Amino acid sequence: MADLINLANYPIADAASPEREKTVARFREQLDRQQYCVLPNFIGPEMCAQLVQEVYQRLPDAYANSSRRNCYLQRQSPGGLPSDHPGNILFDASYNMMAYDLFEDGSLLRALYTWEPLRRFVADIVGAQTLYLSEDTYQPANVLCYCTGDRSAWHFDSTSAFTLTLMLQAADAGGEFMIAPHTRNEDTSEDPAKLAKLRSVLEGDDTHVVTVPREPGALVIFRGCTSVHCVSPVEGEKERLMAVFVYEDEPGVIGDPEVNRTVYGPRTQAAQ
Ligand SMILES: O=C(O)CCC(=O)C(=O)O
Ligand SMILES: [Fe+2]
Repeated sequence: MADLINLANYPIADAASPEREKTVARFREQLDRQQYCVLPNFIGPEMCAQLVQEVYQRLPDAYANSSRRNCYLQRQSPGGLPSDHPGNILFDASYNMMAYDLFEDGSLLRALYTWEPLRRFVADIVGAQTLYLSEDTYQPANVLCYCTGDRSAWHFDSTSAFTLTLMLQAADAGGEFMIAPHTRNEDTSEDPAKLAKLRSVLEGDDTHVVTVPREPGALVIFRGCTSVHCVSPVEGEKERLMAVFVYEDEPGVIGDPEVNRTVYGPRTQAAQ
């Protein structure tokens, strides 16, 4: 693993090194200030190419996930909301979802996800005491494959205090990751100023929206629960490939089967 990560820029393997501490401090500050941080060239082109190859081998088994949902990931507006509430606005989203079980032990994706120095590095950046691997069959590390026309509509992530994505391949055009920081409270309680900001974003006003620049190999950590974000429609032939890693605050966490069914498809139910 150490040969494949860009350890010159990201000296993360040695927990005691002052360079590592400086690197952590730099991205921690970025994350606090912007609600996202970008680590360009986190993995080198060689590792990126190997991961892309793994993904294409398994792509026929991906689940074509397409849904209409609001920014809280609800399939319909919950009812009883004021008419101008953001929860009433539904968007279409579609992409191919590759679950963790499509990648066997010994795959590079699993090796990277389970590599302890990465987990420790991320914990230090996000300010977590310790991070644990997800024990779910499907959730730990996924690859989202966006073909032409695919996109992820504006949404908040539901469970984790942070989200970690690693770009493996960019689309020819489109597929931009956009985020509007501080558009929901941490405890998800309603805040009039944030609701107004959120509504303006959902209605197409880009005043509060940042397009995050990223190339293949870039790692991005963001506060997806409190900052609404989306991926614009992909254009062109080339698929946008994005790995998403899930780390937990406690050991032994497995996902909700109902959530897994909607995210990874009916085969997860058959497997129970
Ligand atoms: O594909 C991306 O860049 C973002 C994916 C995303 O929003 C998520 O995994 O929560
Ligand atoms: Fe998200």
